[in-house]
Amino acid sequence: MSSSQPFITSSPIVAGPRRKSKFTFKHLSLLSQSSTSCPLRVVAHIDLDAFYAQCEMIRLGVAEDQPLAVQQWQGLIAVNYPARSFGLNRFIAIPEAKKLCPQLIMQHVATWREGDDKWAYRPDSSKSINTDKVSLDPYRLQSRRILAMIKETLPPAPLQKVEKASIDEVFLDLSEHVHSILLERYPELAGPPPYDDPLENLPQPPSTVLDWKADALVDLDSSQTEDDDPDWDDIVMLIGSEIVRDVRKAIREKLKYTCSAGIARNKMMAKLGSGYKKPNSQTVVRNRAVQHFLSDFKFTKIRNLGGKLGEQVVSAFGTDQLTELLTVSLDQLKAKVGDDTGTWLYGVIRGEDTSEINPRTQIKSMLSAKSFRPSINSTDQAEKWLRIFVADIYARLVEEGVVENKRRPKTVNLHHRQGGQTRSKQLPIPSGRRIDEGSLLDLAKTLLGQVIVDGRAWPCANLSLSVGGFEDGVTGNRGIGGFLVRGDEAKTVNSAQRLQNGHDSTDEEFGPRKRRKVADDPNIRRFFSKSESTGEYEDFDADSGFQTPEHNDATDPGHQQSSKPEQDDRPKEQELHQQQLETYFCKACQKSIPRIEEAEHQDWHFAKDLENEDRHQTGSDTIARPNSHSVVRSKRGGSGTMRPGRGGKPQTGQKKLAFS
Ligand code: TTP
Ligand code: CA
Ligand code: CA
Repeated sequence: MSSSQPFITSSPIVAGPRRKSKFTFKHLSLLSQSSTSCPLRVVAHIDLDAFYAQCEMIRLGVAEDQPLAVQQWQGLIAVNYPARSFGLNRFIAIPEAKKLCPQLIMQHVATWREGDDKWAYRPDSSKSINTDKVSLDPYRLQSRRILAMIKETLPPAPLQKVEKASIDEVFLDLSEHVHSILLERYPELAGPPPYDDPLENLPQPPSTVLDWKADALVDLDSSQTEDDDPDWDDIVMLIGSEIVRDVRKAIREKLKYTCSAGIARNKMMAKLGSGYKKPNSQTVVRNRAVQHFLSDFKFTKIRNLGGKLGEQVVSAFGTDQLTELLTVSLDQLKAKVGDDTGTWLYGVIRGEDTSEINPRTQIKSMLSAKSFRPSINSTDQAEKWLRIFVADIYARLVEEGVVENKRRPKTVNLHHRQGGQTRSKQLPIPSGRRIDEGSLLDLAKTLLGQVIVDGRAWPCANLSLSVGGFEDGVTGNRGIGGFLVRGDEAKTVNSAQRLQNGHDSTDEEFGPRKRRKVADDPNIRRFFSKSESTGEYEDFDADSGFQTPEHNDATDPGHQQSSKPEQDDRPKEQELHQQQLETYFCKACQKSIPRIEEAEHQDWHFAKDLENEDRHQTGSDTIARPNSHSVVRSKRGGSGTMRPGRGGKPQTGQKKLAFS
């Protein structure tokens, strides 16, 4: 806790003035400003339980206790809780899953098929890996409905601060909202501080027993007792927890989904809290319980410490136990990992995190991709996939309001992987003309032509198409953000010219082996900061900000091989099973992953790294950044970037869906 105020105590023996809170009027005022350094801050993280599986259960009207898993080609990507009680998880091969749980329903994800103008659920999809591409649109649609419900349940901005963190999770900064409730309930806090001195301590909260209802409360350590009087930081958590309970109730009652939540003083602790007790529970990590809660974790489980940095710290101090690292002094940490990272690490293992909730929920780019095993070898084959990518992206553009010119992307990009090399080509989307499927396909084919002209196009192992640099259409209302966009437009003209002059971001850096290092690699940093001016890559999987589900058709880990060997050399079921049993250990996740998913899994890390990279560049999220500790305000930030009223109405092209 960063409270610099002394805890004014009155000894139980010596009678004295009434005890006061350890928090001050200043802290209360910081709470009303959602200050990230406020020791009374309240943040929540909400994560849907077995998300894709719930989407399918609700769509199909399956009973809640029926085991169900979502299948993608020959693997499972989501497993509901009834199925988990049979020992099933995402890493289990299908024959094994059937053996463990014969009554398991396996629903394959929807797919795009060439020539179709929309995705569909198809009975033969698991066998159609050669012709189909996965569509995660049904889950995006549900994600939007849930996000809309959350926003509807909360009071409007500025009290409402919601950050979509992935396809199935959000962060809420509840500070301002809690502050308003606090003043209603405890009018004694509303007045000016005594002597008008903001550093005066607040009065002690009334000593009523706090009713935590059914929430899981993280235990205290043995040196603490629950008899310690509650202070305002406990009260604000309780209020936060009530708000979250209402939000979860609305999602459950109106949309049927269960989710789990964590309520704590920052994003990192809230996220750890939401995973503490699943499904359908919420966990409060009170400030007084933070250190005890963290002591159960290996520090390599903490965001950003899963990969190389974590390994470095483990080898420097000979332990992966968080508690042991607590005994290391700040100076020692700095000496081993550098000043900035050392300072960051010192705070993180003490549960400190001042990253902001970034209310941006708008899409910044869209990507459609496919990995090929075996590789493809001709323009014909590649163009077939380009048609599918374009149909996929165009359908999403329509939802995004591109037809009405509400928003439009500025660039289209083709990424082409051959062996360990990925090459990217980019073209500006001509402004002033409506974007349609035909023009997008022409651009995509031109880009493919550029790759082919360069040579080394075949065999190709992965193709992906993305559009990026979204901006508001000229017809819309423009707030201050509009001026920023105009500034960017000027830059875009320049970069567009550069691009037309044959800018080619061929990049060895994209090779699979180096992918995980993306955030550290200065070359990649340069590449991305270069493209930042065009708005490209602002968000690799912008729609969800998540693990780029659509990044691959198969890119998500867990996403079994769209890359399953195909065509004539397709292995028999047993061989495939055998392959799936061969695993490699992913150090970043600390998990064994089936060997045949390695490429997809690495792609997922790659995309995730890009996403983090983007956050760093937009300067809105400091937790993800070991070398920065200052509180960074989002450059874009602000509720002005939020799209009002979205998500409630059925989405174009989705009407056939039988969601409740
Ligand atoms: P998660 O929130 O990680 O998992 P989950 O919602 O299935 O289960 P939990 O109750 O433990 O939160 O991911 C959300 C969805 O994203 C998941 O339902 C399927 C998809 N996903 C993948 O496709 N591949 C992956 O590797 C992961 C982790 C998730
Ligand atoms: Ca989840
Ligand atoms: Ca999640």
